[in-house]
Amino acid sequence: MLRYFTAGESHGEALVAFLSGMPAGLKIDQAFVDRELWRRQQGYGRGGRMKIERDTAHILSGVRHAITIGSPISLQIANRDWKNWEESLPVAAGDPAKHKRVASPRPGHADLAGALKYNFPEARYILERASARESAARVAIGALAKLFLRELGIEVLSHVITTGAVTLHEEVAWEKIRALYDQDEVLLNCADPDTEQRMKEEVDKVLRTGDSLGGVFEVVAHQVPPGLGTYAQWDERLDGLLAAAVMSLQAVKAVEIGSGVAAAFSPGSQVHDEIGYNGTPGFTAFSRAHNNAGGIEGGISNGQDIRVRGYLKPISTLRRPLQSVDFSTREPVKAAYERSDVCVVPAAGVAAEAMVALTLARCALEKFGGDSMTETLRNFQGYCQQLKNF
Ligand code: EPS
Repeated sequence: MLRYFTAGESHGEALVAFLSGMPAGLKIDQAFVDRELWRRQQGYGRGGRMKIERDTAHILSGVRHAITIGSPISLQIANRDWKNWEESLPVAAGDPAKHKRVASPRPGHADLAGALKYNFPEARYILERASARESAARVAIGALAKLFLRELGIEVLSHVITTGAVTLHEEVAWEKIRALYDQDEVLLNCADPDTEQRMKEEVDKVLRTGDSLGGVFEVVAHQVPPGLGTYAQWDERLDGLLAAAVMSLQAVKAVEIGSGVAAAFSPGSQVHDEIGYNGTPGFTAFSRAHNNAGGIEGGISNGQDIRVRGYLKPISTLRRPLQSVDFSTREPVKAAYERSDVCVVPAAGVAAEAMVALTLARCALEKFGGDSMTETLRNFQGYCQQLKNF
């Protein structure tokens, strides 16, 4: 079974991730992993921190001679900013006078709920772990899941549909999403250049006013075979697993599969994807009129592209802060501000790709099994043949 954990504070020495259950013999392409980390750092509207960091995955175990060996994989991503925090956030007792308190909680962040829960008088340790910096660790192990999925012919990428008040109202074909991957400069990761320009203007507006923006990203998993996940038990349904995985990302407040939200307001005749049999090569010769189901029916992948949307609230750290209360005096004050991004929709999309990839890799391993890639691929190919003979 594929299992994973992350650890690390945003301004600590490093982020760490563990990934256990990957079959032996998977080729690890370090450049691919680091490119994924680079992609997460991009986007118009990122803050000062991204100018400091150059994220790279330092693999510590589970990989030898550039292949997985079946042992748990662990890796580390150094925080370059640590050198500025060594004295104020030490592991040892250090000098309490150097501690940087977060004096008033930010509405929308974990600051207040976390301080109450963990019984700290202010929010420094809360934001250190609740910060979206943690998503870098997920992207690193998600990249390993993507390398595994690539062996099965599956690719996972994302694009941005909405930034603030600007939305792209068309279904974007896989080829256009694939083309975005090759960009050397990422603006809003939107497949339509005119819409992307209007999105940039939205970000410029909040840069001027000291506000922040949310939006919507869509993750697309291409070439997923029918049969991942099952309706047999509630916690084995692929849509449920994907929703939990994407919802677990910082700032995501809603998740949608396919056109799930619009479907709730439409009659069945306009929603369900009619079935044909036209002999087009694919996993099977069955075809669909469209893909409103987002590639999942009955909690099982149906062979169409899987489409998962994440709805992101605006970043909760505002340069023009909202009203809050001082932790010590209980007097009304403005919420704390150090520095922040103003828009992270493209980066959240990359982090969501990692969560989708890890979820699909787990489901694929549950279905096909195998302790080595040779065994997994043999089982996978046998299943593909079974689908062809159906
Ligand atoms: C982030 C690093 C953080 C923030 C951001 C994401 O760095 P710092 O707090 O040092 O500026 O830029 O964190 C948040 C959005 C948040 O809410 O905490 C990163 O690496 O993505």
